[in-house]
Amino acid sequence: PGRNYESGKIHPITKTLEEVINIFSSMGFVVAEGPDIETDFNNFTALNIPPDHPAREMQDTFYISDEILLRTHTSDTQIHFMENHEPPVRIIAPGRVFRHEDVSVRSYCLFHQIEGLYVDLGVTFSGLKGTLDYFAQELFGKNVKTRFRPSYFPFTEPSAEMDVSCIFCNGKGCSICKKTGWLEILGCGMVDPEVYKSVKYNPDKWTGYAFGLGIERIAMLKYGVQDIRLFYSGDVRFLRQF
Ligand code: 2NL
Repeated sequence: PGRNYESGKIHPITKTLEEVINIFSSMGFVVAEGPDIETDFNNFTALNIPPDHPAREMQDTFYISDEILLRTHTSDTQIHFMENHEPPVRIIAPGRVFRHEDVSVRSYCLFHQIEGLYVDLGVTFSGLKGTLDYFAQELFGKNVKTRFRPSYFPFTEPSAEMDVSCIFCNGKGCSICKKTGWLEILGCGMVDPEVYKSVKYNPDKWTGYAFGLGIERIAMLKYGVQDIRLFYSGDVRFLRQF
């Protein structure tokens, strides 16, 4: 008999990324990608994050020079896209992002994000809710419920966070949802007019929504992974389980 060869497996982060991309693609979103290394303008200023904003402090961002940094979200790719295309725009931007934070079970210096952006005439918050509600049901199953809570981001106004009914206890309350019955999965909102001005869109004409979600967080929920660092450990005992 010949020798056995072990076959590789798709990494759980790649699997989750592909699953999320497929759901939004089926709704007409087109994938846009860009580099991990970015200018301060595209990562911050164009997104209405002024020079004195706390998110710019050295502890949050890996700077390469005064003007060049490792992107902290994939919004920069959406800025590039809007600079080069007139509306209507309907894109998702998946990719790696970097944060200069203490490493723990819940946060790592590198993670993956998908952001979405839809700009057109007459885009509404109810359109955003419907889109994200459909997304949650495709990802977690038809029985899952969603709720939106008011929040704040510099680049959206109004802003919200979306929770799904806890997929472990069906909303009854358990240790994973800390007895609330809800799990936070993404942030979203209507694009702030200041962002349109940065990319030379007319803020009186165009309307749009945007959203962003962390892939590691979704993968941890879907696969019951308790420590984010396992995704980056390269430990085959972990990877063989997928
Ligand atoms: C989160 C929240 C969010 C966005 C990302 C965005 C991008 C552009 C304009 C306006 Cl170009 N907004 N992105 C909007 C709201 C929330 O992410 O918690 N992500 C992990």
